[in-house]
Amino acid sequence: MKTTVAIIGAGPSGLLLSQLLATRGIDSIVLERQSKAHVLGRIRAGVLESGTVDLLRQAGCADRLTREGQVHDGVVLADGDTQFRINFSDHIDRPVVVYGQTEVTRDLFDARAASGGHLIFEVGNVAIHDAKTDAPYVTFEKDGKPDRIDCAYVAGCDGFHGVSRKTIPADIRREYEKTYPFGWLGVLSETPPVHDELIYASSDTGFALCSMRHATLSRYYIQCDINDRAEDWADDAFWTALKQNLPPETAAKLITGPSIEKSIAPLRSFVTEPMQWGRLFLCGDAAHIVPPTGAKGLNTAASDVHYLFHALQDQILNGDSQALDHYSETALARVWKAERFSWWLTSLMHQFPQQSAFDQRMRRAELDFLRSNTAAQSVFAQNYVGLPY
Ligand code: RFL
Ligand code: PHB
Repeated sequence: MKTTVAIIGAGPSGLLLSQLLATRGIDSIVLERQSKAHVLGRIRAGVLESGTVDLLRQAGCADRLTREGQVHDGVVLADGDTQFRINFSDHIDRPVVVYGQTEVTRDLFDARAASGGHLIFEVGNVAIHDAKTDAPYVTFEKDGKPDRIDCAYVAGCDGFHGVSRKTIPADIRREYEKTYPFGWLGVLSETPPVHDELIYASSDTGFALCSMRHATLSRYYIQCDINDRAEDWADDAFWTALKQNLPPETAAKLITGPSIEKSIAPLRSFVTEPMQWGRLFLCGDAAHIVPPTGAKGLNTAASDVHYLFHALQDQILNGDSQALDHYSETALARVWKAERFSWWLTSLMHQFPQQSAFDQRMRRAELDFLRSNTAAQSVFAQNYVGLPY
């Protein structure tokens, strides 16, 4: 097989890049380790920055998002019994849109199918070769048979556990990592959301997030022990812990019900540098991870795709290599700012097991400052809604 861009991974990064390239007549083949049903079964992000929405629009797959996505002009932050709202439009002229990653992925799959996109699922043993030459190629197995794609460029969109990042030799890669001493236990339930905006709540008993997908589907998270297993958390225990972490007036309004999905995610900050090696370019979780507290993972993946799409387009259609040569530094400049915001909000809102009484008071003082200071709220709003590309 032959194509211009071989894309490893059919998560949001790989699908969006493939669809954007198709709008400019640039062909690609997407290789995915899992089945399509498996990719669509993953419950992940819920909040889209306006830049992500614009990209999806540019890719021609924002019709349902425009109809069904909920535009949010603020979030609520809670500290123990008190809560306050940050109103985005007081500080910035863009909102966020609440629309699940599962739906984004479904829309991208549909758009790829409608424009004859070439996707190969359930592939094994993917390996990238000769990335430092003008003629890279990718080998893989499908149904036990070996196969090969010759290409001009390889986009590594295969997430944190993929093969692309590890193709860059260890003596060239620099990795920066921070792990957090807790995880997030998430529950999806067919109940009305407790509030019409997201609530990020900090309390002595731990962090909680109230989010949603639509009027009758809620997504809730609580901070949990890093060694917990989702199957050991009964629904009742989850609802009790969630109520404990929320301000009493919110807890009193919470409507509970059976969970339809329950999972635990570890929290990690991670960045690899550089994000390119010869003709291999990394995008999204393959190159960086954020803890979910700032809702930045999918959105940072989308900003990488924005830079890589424009750089490939300049190179392939106009022979201009300037942006592609500098893809890594351009993408990383924005990545590190998203890392900073996610790390800061995670540190501010969670209970750290070994934290001293002094450090806890510092967190509360910072939350109080945010509650009462419009400049601090403006910094929050600009970061949450998304920094410019
Ligand atoms: P993905 O989604 O991990 O997709 C990578 C794909 O590559 C495939 N793959 C391979 N394919 C072929 N060969 C191989 N060797 C392969 N190895 C892997 C995988 O099967 C997969 O299909 O990475 P991508 O596309 O970069 O997208 C990143 C986002 O998925 C991720 O950043 C977000 O989900 C993070 N995230 C959130 N981001 C936000 O912007 N806002 C949020 O509100 C938000 N909430 C979250 C989140 C992530 C969570 N979890 C579970 C990690 C909430 C949670 C709970
Ligand atoms: C979600 O709805 O899944 C969600 C929302 C905001 C976050 C993280 C996850 O910060």
